[in-house]
Amino acid sequence: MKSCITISLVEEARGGPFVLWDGLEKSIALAGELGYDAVEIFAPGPEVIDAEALRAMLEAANLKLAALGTGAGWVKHRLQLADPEAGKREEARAFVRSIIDCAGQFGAAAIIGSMQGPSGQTGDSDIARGYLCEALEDGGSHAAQYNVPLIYEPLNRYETQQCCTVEEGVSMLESLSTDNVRLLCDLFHMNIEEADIAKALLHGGKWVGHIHFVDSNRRPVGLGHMKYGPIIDALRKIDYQGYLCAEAFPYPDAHEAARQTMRAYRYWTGN
Ligand code: LER
Ligand code: MN
Repeated sequence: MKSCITISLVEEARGGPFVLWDGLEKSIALAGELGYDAVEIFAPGPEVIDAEALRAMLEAANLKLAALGTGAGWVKHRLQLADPEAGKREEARAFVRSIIDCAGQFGAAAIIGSMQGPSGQTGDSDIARGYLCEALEDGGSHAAQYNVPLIYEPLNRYETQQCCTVEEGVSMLESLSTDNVRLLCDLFHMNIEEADIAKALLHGGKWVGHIHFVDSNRRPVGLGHMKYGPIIDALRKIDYQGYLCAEAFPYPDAHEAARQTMRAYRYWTGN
C-alpha cells in the first residue's frame, strides 16, 4: 500500500477536507520532503494543469500523480452527471472526459465523487441511477485507452442518494458493461454508512481501487476514533496495492496534518 496526499487548487472548496492548499509547487515539494509516494489533485479544470510543469515538479519531488478529482465540475461549474437536462449531462460527461485525458497522460485515474449529484434532481432515483451508470460506462471506456480505471466514490447520505455503501457500489459496478470502473472507499463516508468497515472492504475485494485515508471526524488519521487495525487487515486480505490517500481537514494546520498522516501511514503499514 502506497501513501498519497490531497492538494486542492479550488478556492470554492475552501474549508473542505483537502490537506494541502498552498499551490502545486509548494504542496508537491512538501509532500516529497515528507516521503509521500503520490499526490491527488483537486483542480478547477484541466486547463489549470500545465502538464510539462507538473511532470517536472513531480519528478523533482520523486512523486507520482495518483489521481485527479472531478469535484470542481459540481462545486465550481454546477455540472452533475444525473442532471435532468440531457445537455447538462453531456456537459458533465465531457468535463469528466477532459479530466480523464489530463490524468491519463500521467497514468493516473480520474475520480467521480460529488459530480454524481445529490440524487439527481429528477425526483426519481432509478432515473438518476441510470444517468450515473451511463456516465460511468462513458468514462470507464474512455479511461481504458490510458490503461487506468475510472474511480467512483460512494458518499454518505447527506451528500448523495446514489450509492452510500460499498455493497451498493459493487452491485452498481457489476451491472455495467465496462469492467473499468473501481470504487473509492473513503473511510469518513464509510464510518457513517457501513455497519462494519472492515467487512465492507472485504466485500469490496477487487473492486476497491483507491482509499481516502482519514479519521472518523474527517481529521487526519489518529485524531478520531476509527479502529484502523481491522481496516488494514482487511486491505491486506484483499491484496490491496493502491494508495492510502490523506483526504482530511488541514487540522490543526496543513503541515501538521500531512506529518500526522505520514506517521500514521508508517505505523499502520510498517512501510
Ligand atoms: C470527495 O472525495 C469526498 O469525499 C466528498 O465528500 C466531497 O467532499
Ligand atoms: Mn473522499
